[in-house]
Amino acid sequence: MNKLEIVHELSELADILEISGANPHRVRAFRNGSRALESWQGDLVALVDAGEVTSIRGIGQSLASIIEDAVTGGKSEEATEVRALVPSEVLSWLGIPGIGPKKVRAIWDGLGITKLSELEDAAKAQQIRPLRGFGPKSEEEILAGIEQLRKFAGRSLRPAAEEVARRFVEAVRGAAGVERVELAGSLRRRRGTIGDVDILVAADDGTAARTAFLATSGIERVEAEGEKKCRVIASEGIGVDLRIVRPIEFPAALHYFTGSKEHNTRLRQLAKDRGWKLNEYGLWRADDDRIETEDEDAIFRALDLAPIPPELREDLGEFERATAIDAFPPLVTVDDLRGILHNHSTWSDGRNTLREMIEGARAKGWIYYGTADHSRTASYAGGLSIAELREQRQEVDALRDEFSDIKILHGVESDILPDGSLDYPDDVLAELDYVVASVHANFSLDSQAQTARIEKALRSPFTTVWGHPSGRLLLRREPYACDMEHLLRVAAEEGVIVEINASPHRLDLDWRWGPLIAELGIVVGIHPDAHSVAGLDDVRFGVGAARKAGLTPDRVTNTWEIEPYLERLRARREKAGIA
Ligand code: DGT
Ligand code: CA
Ligand code: CA
Ligand code: ZN
Repeated sequence: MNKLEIVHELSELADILEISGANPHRVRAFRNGSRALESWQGDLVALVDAGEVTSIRGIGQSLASIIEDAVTGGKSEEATEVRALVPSEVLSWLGIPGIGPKKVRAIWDGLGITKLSELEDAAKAQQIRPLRGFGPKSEEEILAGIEQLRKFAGRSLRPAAEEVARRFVEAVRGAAGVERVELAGSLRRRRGTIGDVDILVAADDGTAARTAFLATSGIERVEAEGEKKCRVIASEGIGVDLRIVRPIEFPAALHYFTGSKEHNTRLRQLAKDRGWKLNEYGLWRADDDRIETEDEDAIFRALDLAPIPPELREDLGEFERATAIDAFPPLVTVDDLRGILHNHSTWSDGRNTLREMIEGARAKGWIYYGTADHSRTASYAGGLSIAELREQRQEVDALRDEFSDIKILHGVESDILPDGSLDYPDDVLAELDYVVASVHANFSLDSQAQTARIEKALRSPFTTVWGHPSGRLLLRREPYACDMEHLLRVAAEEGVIVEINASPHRLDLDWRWGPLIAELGIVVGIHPDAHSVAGLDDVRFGVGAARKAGLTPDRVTNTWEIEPYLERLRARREKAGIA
């Protein structure tokens, strides 16, 4: 396991212990250990080799031995014992929104049930409301949560899918006879959630590729092992498809297996319209008259279309655009980014200090870094009082003196209060460089009320960025009800930067709003919402989402030089007559 997997493992073991009713000290040791490891920066393998894992603050002997086993690929006895305390289906209830370890324990303990279907029956039969801490509303929430869980079942977030993909691609890449290996499917199209991983290999003789694929570590079971087509389920529960084609077939196969299905159907029809044929093996004038295409782009060109970037292949307008020769200017890349806003530190619920975060941003070569800890109403996340905000300003000023090569912006992530106002008085907001306004509570207002609430926040001259606009959590929570189209128009009118939150759990705003964003001339900020130095890397997911939304570098504020950028932040306040 790598560091992040171990962080996740320790936190899951903490959940299991808590559900099992273990000693709270032990639960806390695991929970804190997970956090300590997450914020620790360094080479974990080297640390294990040196036998110095306990030198990480917050990691004792017992956790150290679990970490050592995880790093070296051994089986930890203690982890196995902990896992045996709670049936895995009971553990899966944690996937139901609003149900944490304490509630899982109360239901499991109180009703003695273990299956998801039994939980559903119990909620329907009103057997949960008598339990302490529950009521009729909890039963409703549990039923809605189970429905959601089932709907999301079978899909994964990008980090997990990418990790699996990386392992299999690596195994296949070195095999004899392999000329090319590419990821296809939804991973390549940069969808936010992934059904399964698709890997395409070009080889005249695919025997070794197939053998290497089936010998990859971490396979739970093999579902198909044909000569050209294999499918396995990885131990993470994620499916992996392998296709092996001849090199001459590769461009058409890559296009076909990249999809989407809807896109493929349209392109195939365009070929048909001129009496040609397009399938996963090639483009043909007639059955035995192959049109040579050296790559995917050549296929589009042969059909008189501009090459369509993989991210845009959803049959959502890309064919209509593709008739113009320069239809697709290059999309934004990670290398285009010059800085980021919206990050947290230990001042609120972050796990690294402001200094560590800034050093992390410098190491990426960024020229500005914006810190935006939680505001005072977000007490659950250690939100800052007015005094703390001012105290933080002292530290920001000191760090500004120290770091001359990176500009530090002092902002805040202000809760949008239920009535739509921001979380500090105007004179306090005026002291800040920028404000990210976000909804963190009261998700269940009706659409009209929610829209009015957010509109009010967007109209505040202090709001510079609209944070995670829809509030969704991928595979966990649907967006709240609101009139997003209207609110995007308000953002455009007001000159508010709309965030693409880069956390792989959010990717919010969704890429499907890309065309409207372009039409309204909205500028977008890609923000990692990082709570640790490692979280800064999440920008790549945000860039993926921005590419999928069709955004070019000029529409993304992170790519700008610092002056026009600061100018933009100042402009709103000046317009409102605030210095
Ligand atoms: P996923 O796995 O649900 O996240 O989404 P995809 O797009 O990766 O879907 P997947 O893995 O079922 O198939 C990969 C690609 O293969 C898909 O995007 C297009 C192509 N494909 C699969 N089945 C069909 C089909 O029946 N017709 C066409 N035209 N293409 C297909
Ligand atoms: Ca797939
Ligand atoms: Ca597939
Ligand atoms: Zn937030």
